[in-house]
Amino acid sequence: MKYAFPDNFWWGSASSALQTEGAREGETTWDYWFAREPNRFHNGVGPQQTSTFYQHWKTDIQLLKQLNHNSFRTSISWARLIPDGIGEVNPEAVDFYNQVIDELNEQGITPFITLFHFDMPMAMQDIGGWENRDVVDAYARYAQICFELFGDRVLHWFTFNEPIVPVEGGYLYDFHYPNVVDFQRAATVAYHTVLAHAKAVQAYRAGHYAGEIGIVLNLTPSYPRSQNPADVKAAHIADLMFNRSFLDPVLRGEYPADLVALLKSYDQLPACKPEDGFLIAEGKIDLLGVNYYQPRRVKCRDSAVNPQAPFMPEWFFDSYEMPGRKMNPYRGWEIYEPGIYDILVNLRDNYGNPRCFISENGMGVENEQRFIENGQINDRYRIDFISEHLSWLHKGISEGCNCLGYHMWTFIDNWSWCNAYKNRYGFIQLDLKTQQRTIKKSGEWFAATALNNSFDKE
Ligand code: BGP
Repeated sequence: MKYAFPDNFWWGSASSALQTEGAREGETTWDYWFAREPNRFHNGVGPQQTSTFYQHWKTDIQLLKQLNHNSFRTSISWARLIPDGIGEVNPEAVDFYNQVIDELNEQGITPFITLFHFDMPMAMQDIGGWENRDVVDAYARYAQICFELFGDRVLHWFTFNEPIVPVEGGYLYDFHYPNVVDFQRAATVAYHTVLAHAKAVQAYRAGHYAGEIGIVLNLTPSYPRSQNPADVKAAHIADLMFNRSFLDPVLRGEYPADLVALLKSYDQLPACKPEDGFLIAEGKIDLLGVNYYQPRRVKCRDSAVNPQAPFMPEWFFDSYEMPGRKMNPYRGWEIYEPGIYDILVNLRDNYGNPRCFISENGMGVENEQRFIENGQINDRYRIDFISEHLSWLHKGISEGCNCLGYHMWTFIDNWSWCNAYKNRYGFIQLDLKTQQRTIKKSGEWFAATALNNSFDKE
């Protein structure tokens, strides 16, 4: 069967500043943490050893061209642009981002730009990070500066990438700095991130720029083990905590009442100011980026909560390992292709069918060198992964979902936070020692799909 996509469908990939650029002047929480606890990073590889986009941006953009991308998302590094977060703008950073943006446009690749992809300037973390409302204001100033500098040539902006991840990693589950485990502080960080988002949207609207502004959320559809009311309730609470805590404010302009009531009943609500509600209502977006990697399967808890343990989302559910689920064993994530369709249908039916696109989807695999044939990685599994997901996305579009494109994570193998270079995601293989880039089979497949705006599959 032939799967054809609408005209002007966005074909591309996503990356981020910290994961690709390499060394910079402004310190981030990642540099700081790595200097103190290198053992937390796979093989002790830190954020300075990346795919050197800062040096190779021009040839890398040629590679994007070879992959027939018509669009590409990356982020601006707040710490590179404004090393202390709030003071002077670094003119070298302005030159760098101008060159990248201009070159992308010249090559016919529409730049999609994220303002914050997990990389908090250390100077901002030193004053409390997202727990401090001054950081919200500093971020709004940074966003405004970006719009002024680049808003004439960047028409698709994203305030945050996966804003729940720094909340989970930094304040609940100990996989990002500052390694705090405290739900109320996590809720404060999440809440202030939503305020920061809304302030950036407000600034964008006030500037009457030509483009559009949105956010990128990692949506993990919550599937209950069974239709037993206890399982259904568990899935509902997981959905409130992990999806709707960001989805509702950015699409509906307010938080779900039952999420607020739940946190209130456990005395976990962040401090709110009366004017916050108006601001959040102004943060409604034009375009939603959806990152989809895995579903979340849950069941009701099997055991009682230890009342001495820190309050956690898991007080309300256990994760459920469905027998027979398909796994990506390297990342430990389930692969469930219909999830992409379920997300789109939920957006269509419950959120007014917003303009959206798949902003990340991907498969990280370890030791891909074992698949080299005639000098090229033959990543058949990645082609299967993409085409299966695309067939479900296609079904969503044919049923009226407003999905405008598909971006993969990622174009060149890059540095993945604590996993460093353990799992490789790229269309292009990176030799870490020589920095040589070689297109994988999946890159060729994607280039053909993008060119034809369609692909064939049994
Ligand atoms: C997303 C992030 C990316 C990227 C990707 C792969 O959550 O937006 O930055 O890293 O996941 O995940 P990981 O690197 O953890 O394997």
